[in-house]
Amino acid sequence: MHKPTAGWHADTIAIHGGEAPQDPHGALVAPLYQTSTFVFDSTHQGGQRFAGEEAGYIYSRLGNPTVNQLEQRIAELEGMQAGAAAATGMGAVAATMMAFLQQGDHVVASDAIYGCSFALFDHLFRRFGVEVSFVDMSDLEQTKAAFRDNTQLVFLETPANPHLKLVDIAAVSKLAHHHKARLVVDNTFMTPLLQRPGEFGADLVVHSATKYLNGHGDVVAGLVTGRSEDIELIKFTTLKDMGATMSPHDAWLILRGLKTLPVRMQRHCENALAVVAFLQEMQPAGMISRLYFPGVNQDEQSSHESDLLQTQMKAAGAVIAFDMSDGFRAATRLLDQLSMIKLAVSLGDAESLIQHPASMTHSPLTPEARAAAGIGDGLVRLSVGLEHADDIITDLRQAFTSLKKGAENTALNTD
Ligand code: 4LM
Repeated sequence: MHKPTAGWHADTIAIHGGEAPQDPHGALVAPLYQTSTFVFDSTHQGGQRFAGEEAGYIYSRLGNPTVNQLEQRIAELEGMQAGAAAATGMGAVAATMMAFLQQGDHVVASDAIYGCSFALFDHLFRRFGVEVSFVDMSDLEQTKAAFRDNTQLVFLETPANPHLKLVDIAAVSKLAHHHKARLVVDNTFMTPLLQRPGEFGADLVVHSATKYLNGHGDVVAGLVTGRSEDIELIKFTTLKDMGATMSPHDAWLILRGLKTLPVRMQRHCENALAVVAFLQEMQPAGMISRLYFPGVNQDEQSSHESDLLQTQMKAAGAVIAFDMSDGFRAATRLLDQLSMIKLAVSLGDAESLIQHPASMTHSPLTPEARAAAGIGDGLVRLSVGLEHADDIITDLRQAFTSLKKGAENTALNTD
């Protein structure tokens, strides 16, 4: 049993959410229950627990106190009834989707999503007779037209991985509910501190806890929150029987990471704004053809995006993307010039991470699917870390400068 947390601010829930009552030894930090199984007092008790007639733990794949504390904390942060923990973000996405699908069903998904979510939907689901329509969900007419009588689920990311396009969660949730479909939102890029999709009608909210929630680059993990009956279904069908459950040690590390989530997110967001300002300066120099960051997109959608930034988000987050004017070669050369910023996939860590979506995170998409989703070969994605903003900018500046010098030398040599 955990204490009620009604009325607490998110900063407090991040530290105390799901907390057990007094530890028998007075430990401040919840102990790590690193155990595979739990001992019964009697065969009668074991039978009662398996039959669901007595509360209590059985086996860590079916439930574990450390994991349960994390599930409770993330549910409270998202403002949802319950949570379930998975071995990875993909474990959470797969377990959530597959709990509600069967052969012959249809899914509507946004076209810009993490590459392995795309692969799961486009390749694996197809093998099991589930069809997925990928649409630009910022276009509500296109989204509306994609629904069919057998649409069971709608899946979206906002801001989208990798180019941060925003989707109106409330509008898509209305469409989904009109068709009696559930809306699943992947909230990895925002965390519940910057966006709570449940408040805008999402039925299920998934996370790669590998990213900001853990925040220290030492865990791969996933979480999902939603209504109690939906979470029970996910836990006791897909998660339990497919075995994609979270290890207690990973849950313990994420519980620790979550305590600093509010202060980390504040610093991530401040740093990102400083880096965006620097990149905006670069644009006149002609090296970047387009910058992607909520609130600074420069097309006809930008005013709608600004509205969404005001209504459904508390801040723009800390992932930035940009198109290099000279495409693939310029993008890869820039990445190879960086020194403090690490060339690695993933995001949301203390370390700033930079990567090339077309050849890395979004390589599972066909070139046609990438083109349809607006993911070009010159696109670069930067997860702004917690280092001093000046040091991040200095590293970027030296990389752009040496790229420019290289281009000038090439031009001179060919004159
Ligand atoms: C990446 N992303 O983008 P696990 N949902 C979103 C994600 O960005 C990811 C996952 C789910 C990256 C990983 C290499 C929006 C992952 C999947 O990696 O299974 O924890 O999360 O760089």
